[in-house]
Amino acid sequence: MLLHQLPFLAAGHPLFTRARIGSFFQEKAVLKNPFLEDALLQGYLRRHLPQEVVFSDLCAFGERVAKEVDGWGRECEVNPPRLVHFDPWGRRVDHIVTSEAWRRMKDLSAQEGLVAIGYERSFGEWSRVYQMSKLYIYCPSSGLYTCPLAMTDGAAKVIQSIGVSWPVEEAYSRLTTRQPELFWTSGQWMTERQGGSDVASGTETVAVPQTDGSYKLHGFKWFTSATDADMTLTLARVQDRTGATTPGSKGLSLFYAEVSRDEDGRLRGIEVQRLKDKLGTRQMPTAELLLDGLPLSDEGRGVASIANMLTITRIHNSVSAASTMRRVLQLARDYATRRTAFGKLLKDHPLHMQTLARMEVETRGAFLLVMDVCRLLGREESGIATQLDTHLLRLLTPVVKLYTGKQAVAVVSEGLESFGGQGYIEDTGLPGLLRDAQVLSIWEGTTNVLSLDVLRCVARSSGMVLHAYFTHSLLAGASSVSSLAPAVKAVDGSLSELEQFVQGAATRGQSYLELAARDLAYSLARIYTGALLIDHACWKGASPSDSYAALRWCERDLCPVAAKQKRGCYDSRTPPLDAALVCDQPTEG
Ligand code: UCC
Repeated sequence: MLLHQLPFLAAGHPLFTRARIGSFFQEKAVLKNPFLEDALLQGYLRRHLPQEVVFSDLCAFGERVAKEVDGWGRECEVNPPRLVHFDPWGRRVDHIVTSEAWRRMKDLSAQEGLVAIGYERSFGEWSRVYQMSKLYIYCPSSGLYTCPLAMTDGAAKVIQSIGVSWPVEEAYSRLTTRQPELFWTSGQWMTERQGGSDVASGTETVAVPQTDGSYKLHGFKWFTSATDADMTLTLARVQDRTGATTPGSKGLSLFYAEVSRDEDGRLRGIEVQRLKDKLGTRQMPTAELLLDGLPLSDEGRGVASIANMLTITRIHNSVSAASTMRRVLQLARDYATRRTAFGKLLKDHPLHMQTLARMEVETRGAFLLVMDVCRLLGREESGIATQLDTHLLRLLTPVVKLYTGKQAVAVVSEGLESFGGQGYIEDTGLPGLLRDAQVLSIWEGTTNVLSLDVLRCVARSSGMVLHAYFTHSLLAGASSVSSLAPAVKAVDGSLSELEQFVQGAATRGQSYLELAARDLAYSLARIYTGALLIDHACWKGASPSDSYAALRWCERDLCPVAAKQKRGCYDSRTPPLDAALVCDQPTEG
């Protein structure tokens, strides 16, 4: 063949030209102001906190998140922290090098009052709702800075509950300040090598009393998030004069430690072993630490004392879950107006919109459940909580954390799919959302550990937390709204089923209850969320979409624990069958 006969030359193209890439580019999804884009958040606040100053603050912050902060979050992801063990002259420095964007997040957090709002209480019982609304707008753009903020908030809460006095007075004011130059973040260093769930038997760190009344801590913390914190709360066992410690939960005390460096830049009393290589949350330094010589802030009742921190971080976790669901939906919704397939935009494909609508129902449910727990927290902190509120807060904290953590993984995964192949492409930023969502059901108590926490609070309150749950009526305004009748009927029926289950289960042994714990927690979450959606749909400012979401939510099995009980899932013959199924081996021959 002669050169001029080659097809591309015949078409007038020069030899060895680069491949043509054509003129079509898929449009990317655009992040718009997450506050202005969120009908439910705005409706909820119009209903409960109709304050101009709150709306304008959230609107301005939403604008900043979309235009500026989201880019920093991305920078945190692509420029993750690294650990420099030694200086050029061989001295151990254990320097955790973070990105400029990560440092900017710290200043922003102080300026915007992301912790402070919860402690200033300018809006009384609604202050937590305001604070968490802000975090909800921020979280997916924060480069996971919401993790140190959760622990910072938790530490402030612990200090407040044990008393803001020496040696934590200054720490408290720094954790809750709006001044960036003073602002501190806190760690929550609990997990050791024996595991993160069974803290009571897994904690080996010992605290050795010093003559000046302080303690030196010796131990190895295996999973310390946001290791670049300025201070931390941690657990250890106090040694007596013979060097002995008390095993179990009763031997654990809570310690406060400042993280500081000497004039040569060396960490005082702490060695950073290595940074963790994690599935997600890579923006945030998580390390293995060898502790040494940290002073005591409190002695005794370590787990009970740090429980306040767990409550706060579990609520933050739930805010993050609802927020990540909302974010992926906002992006998917935008993308559906840009992407054409099979001759029309995605938004004009009913099946596509059905999928997004199902995600929307999950997200709305999660949002209302989370905000209701924030409302209860706000009431407790303002000193106006009734006994019922306090019981509900204790019961719903593990419930909201475990349920929304699971929802987030499912919704975000579905969200990625709605972008087709682009949802799987790293530099779209979308895969990071899924990786980061996966941690939400793991840290701060896995689904099963939190299900057992539900049983724990039922037992410790002699059933009063459940009594509060059944007494708290959210359906009062719904009886006259005929369009919601199917939803009301479903919630009412499921509540009765749940009550029957609870009465029956009270006569059963612990092993029966433990087997039912996860399904019980799911039932508590689904029924309560259904009631919240109905309640919100009855509000005078509600939209038709609010009613539709309530109806759709209530179509599901709201009380799986009753259905599974009927099928014998918790009977004593079931565990060996479960175990045999899990351990099933190939048969020979
Ligand atoms: O640190 C970690 C990573 C940090 C990342 C932070 C991210 C935040 C989210 C950000 C969003 C972006 S992970 C480490 C997390 N570890 C856990 O969550 C621990 C999971 N395990 C549990 O929760 C267990 O249930 C334990 C450790 C609490 C169980 O301990 P015990 O000692 O066996 O529990 P007991 O004996 O039942 O309870 C001891 C005391 C009791 O108080 P008293 O003695 O007054 O009756 C309990 O009532 O503690 C009280 N208590 C609680 N109080 C136990 N749990 C709670 C609770 N949840 N709320 C209130």
